[in-house]
Order: sequence, then C-alpha cells, then structure tokens
Amino acid sequence: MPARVQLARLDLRGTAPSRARLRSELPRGGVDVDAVLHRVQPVVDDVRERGSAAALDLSEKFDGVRPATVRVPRAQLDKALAELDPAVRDALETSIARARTVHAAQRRTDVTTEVVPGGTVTERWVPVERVGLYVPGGNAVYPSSVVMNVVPAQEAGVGSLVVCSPPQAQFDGLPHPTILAAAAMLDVDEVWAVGGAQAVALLTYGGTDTAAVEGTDDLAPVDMITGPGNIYVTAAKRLCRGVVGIDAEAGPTEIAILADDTADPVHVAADLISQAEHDVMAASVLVATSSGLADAVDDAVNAQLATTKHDERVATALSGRQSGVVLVDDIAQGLTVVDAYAAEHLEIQTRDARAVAARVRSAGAIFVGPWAPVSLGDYCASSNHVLPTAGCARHSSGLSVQTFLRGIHVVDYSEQALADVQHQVIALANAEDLPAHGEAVRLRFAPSSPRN
Ligand code: HSO
Ligand code: ZN
Repeated sequence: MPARVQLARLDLRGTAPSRARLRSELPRGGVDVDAVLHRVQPVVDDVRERGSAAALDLSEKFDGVRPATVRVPRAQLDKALAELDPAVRDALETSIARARTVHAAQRRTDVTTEVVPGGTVTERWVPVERVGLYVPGGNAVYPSSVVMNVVPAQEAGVGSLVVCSPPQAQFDGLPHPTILAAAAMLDVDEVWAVGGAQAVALLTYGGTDTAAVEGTDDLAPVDMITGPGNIYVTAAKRLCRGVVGIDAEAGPTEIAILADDTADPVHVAADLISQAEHDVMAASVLVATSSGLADAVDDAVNAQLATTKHDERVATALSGRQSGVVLVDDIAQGLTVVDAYAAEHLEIQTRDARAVAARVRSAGAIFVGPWAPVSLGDYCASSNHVLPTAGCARHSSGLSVQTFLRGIHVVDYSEQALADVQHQVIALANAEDLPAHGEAVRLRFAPSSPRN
C-alpha cells in the first residue's frame, strides 16, 4: 500500500492574485507533446507512404501483435456483442439512450436571414462526411468513449464512421471485445484494429487492407478525427491537423472541486480519487473555503486509498504537481480560481450550488451539488465526457453535435439588392487596393455592360 498521501497546499487566503499568477501557480501537469514529435513524424511518414502494410508493421512493433487485417471482420463484432456480459450490455444501452437524448437536442436548424429585400444569407449546417473516432487501449478499456464519440457524430448526421482502437495481444490482435461490442450496439460496422500514431496517420491518409479471407478492402481516409489518446496519438494529431480536422489535443483527465464547509469530505475524496484512477498524470484539485474541510478530505483520501483497486496509480496522481488543495477566502475568490484553472470537470459542492455554478465562466462541464459526481457524467448523465483539458476550457467546448457540423453560408442576392450596395463594395475594394474586386460589381451595372 502506498505511504500516506498529502495533497500539496496553495494558500491564497488574504491575497488578490493576478490572472498571470494564478496561471503559473495553480497545480497543473502537462505533457510535452513537442518532445515526441520527432519520433512520431517517421511513423506518420511511413503510414503515408505504405498505408496499412506500415500500420500492421508498426502494430507489431508497438503493440506486440500483428492483426490479420486492419479492418475487423463483421463476424468478430457480432461475436463480441453475443458474448458481452448482460449487465454491461444493459448499462451501455442506458448510456447510449441517455446520450442520444441530449445530443439529439443539439441538432441545428438552418437559419436564413433577410439582410435587405432580395438579399439573404443562410447558415446551412452540413455534417462532416467521414469521421474517425479514436478509442484508446492502455490502462483502461473505454466502451463509454465509443458511445461519447459515436452518438454526437450520428446525431449530427455523419454518414460514414470508423472506430479505431489498438490491437491487443491477448485478443489475437483484435481490439478489446467490449469496444467491439459497443461499436456493434451503435451500428458502427467499420472498426480498425490499429492504435497510436499509426492509427491517426492511417485515418488521415487511408490505405488498402489486404485481407486474407475477405479480399481487399479500401481503408478510405477520413475528414476528421476525434477522441482522446496518449501523447503519441496527440502528437500525430498535431502533425496531421490541416490534412484532417481534429477535435482537440486531449491531455490527462482533470477534476476540480469547489467546496465549502457544507461539502461531505468523504464524497469529495471519492470524486478526487475517481479521476486520479485514470492515469498517474491525472489531476485532482480541491478549491476549498475551509481548511477544516481540506484536512477532513486529506484523511478521507487516505482512508479510501487503503481499499481502492488502483491505489499506486491514484497515490502517484494525487501526489504529483498537477494535484493539490487551494485554500481561498470565500466563494468569490474560489470562482476566480476555478475560472483561471478552467477544469475539464468542475464539481460545485457548496451552499446554493446551483447559484454558484451559474457564476462559473470556464469549465469543460460543471457538476452541480452533491448528487452529480463526475462518474455520472462519465457514463450516464447524458452529457458528453470528451471535454477540453489543460485549461483549454477557456476557449473550447467538449464534444457535441456541433463538433461534427460545418456551417456553410449561402449568399443569395437579387440584382436590385446588389445594385443597392455596389458603391460600398467598390469603396472598400479601393480602400484595400483590390480594384478588381470592385470591378466585378461595377461592370454588372456599367452602361458598357452587354446586358445594359
Ligand atoms: N473521465 C474521463 C472519461 C471516462 N471516465 C471514461 C471513465 N471512462 C474523461 O472525461
Ligand atoms: Zn473518468
């Protein structure tokens, strides 16, 4: 069992820290994606040149297993679903049905604005055509992430979906059976057994799968890649971005809890531990208005560490520089801190939690009051669990139907509507020294124009 864990403390009471100081002093981890780019670039280049043959070689090298084919045969998806534990199947059904509820409500309708009589602009929402959804292997198996990626894409109307997940030696080069079963439940029949940077590259550039039994399959490139992954996946996303769209560069998971003396320390400790369980790099941060609560949480964390399964991983995450307790004077200062931190997940465990939550400006998702732990959001709240990390919630949102839509402006003007604004267009074109822009309008109405 790990030694007693003491969450590092930052005492901001009686101070008015600037935004810059908060950014530099709040607990924060960070992975150095730049440091691995030089190792990932050759992987991307190899897959770009040799397609699935390279991906299979790289799987053998990095995952220790060479799948027979990249594309998982349909029969394997059906088999995984038939063999799925009924309790897990039932839970996934609940998770899928609930996720559909919120994501279906996010669909956008086209909006046409009549700017002037005869002149309209329509914002037309069009789904991305083909999307690749990355589901990591590693420490844990995440069928829930299949749900959280696939459901918004489907509700957005994406017609063509590929789920990618690393091949596992213990399953003869197939991805984990629960991942396959989840894909089957969601009616996704294109699953590729490939992970890491090679998966991102293969999704980006495509290839040809020489299947032993089924003939030759086209591994068509996608338009966009979503889903979290390890540092190599993130580095590959950075390298392929532009050729392909990406959702975000996901970092290790984070939970922040804003709590006052009404919070139950046992619940707070359990929630901090729950996300620390993901990864030794995961971040758990308590922002407390009461040092009594902070002490009680320390005790509760250590009591729960004695029985939690992944105790070493949790202890490492909680002792890391990315985790800790921040002591604040009051809720107002606490809100300044949580906004500066911009957590992936923020729990509000205070008096009047709903009113406090309404004042938060930056978080990937907010969990209000004692009955909305992050674990609920991870699986069954109906919200999405693919959320911005590393402070990116200051400028970005989690996965939603919107992620998979493009808003196309459709400009439709009559002759009169253009005539009415011709002088303004010409004046701006001249001001920018782009007279041909103005000419394109002027000549439509000039006496020398053949139509006049
Ligand atoms: N908390 C993770 C998602 C997850 N948790 C999947 C359990 N399974 C990042 O939001
Ligand atoms: Zn989680």
